[in-house]
Amino acid sequence: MIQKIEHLGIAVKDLEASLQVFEALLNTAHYKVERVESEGVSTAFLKLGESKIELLQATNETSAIAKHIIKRNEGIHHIALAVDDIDAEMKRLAALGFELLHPEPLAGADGKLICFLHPKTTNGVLVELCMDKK
Ligand code: CMX
Repeated sequence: MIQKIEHLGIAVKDLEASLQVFEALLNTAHYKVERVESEGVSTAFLKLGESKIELLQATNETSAIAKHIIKRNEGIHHIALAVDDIDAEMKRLAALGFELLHPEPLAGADGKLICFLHPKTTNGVLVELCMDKK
């Protein structure tokens, strides 16, 4: 089951500078900074009610965020949906014709298992499914 919008991911060039902007905007401090080597990103999270904002800076040139900054500049990168059973949701969505970017869930930031859907099957929006690691 899809439960809620877990977070919005925002691609940024400079994590430190963007943290200052979003901490001022939301009037709250970030609760976590985490580097995810496998995705080539440094991330920072801010809580916003039941949802979160994730700021993402590339840590290498092949990172999806580095490509995003070159082609699309800074801005909203993905929308993440919390699910209670990621394997079941991946199966359900694949059967409906959505293109999953990975055959199995990956380890993502903030203690999650994640799977992305290609934006070409979701009206140009990169969608991430995420579930708390058990
Ligand atoms: N949102 C919407 N559309 C996007 C996009 C994004 N974030 N990134 C790329 N696209 C579009 C491109 O504009 C392009 O559209 P057109 O064909 O109309 O030009 C299309 O998707 C393919 O883009 P591409 O540049 O040819 O392909 P990329 O090599 O950039 O790959 C994508 C795009 C989505 C498959 C890749 O970025 C990916 O696998 N993303 C998932 C992993 C990820 O984003 N990791 C970083 C975050 C990790 C985390 O949250 O912890």
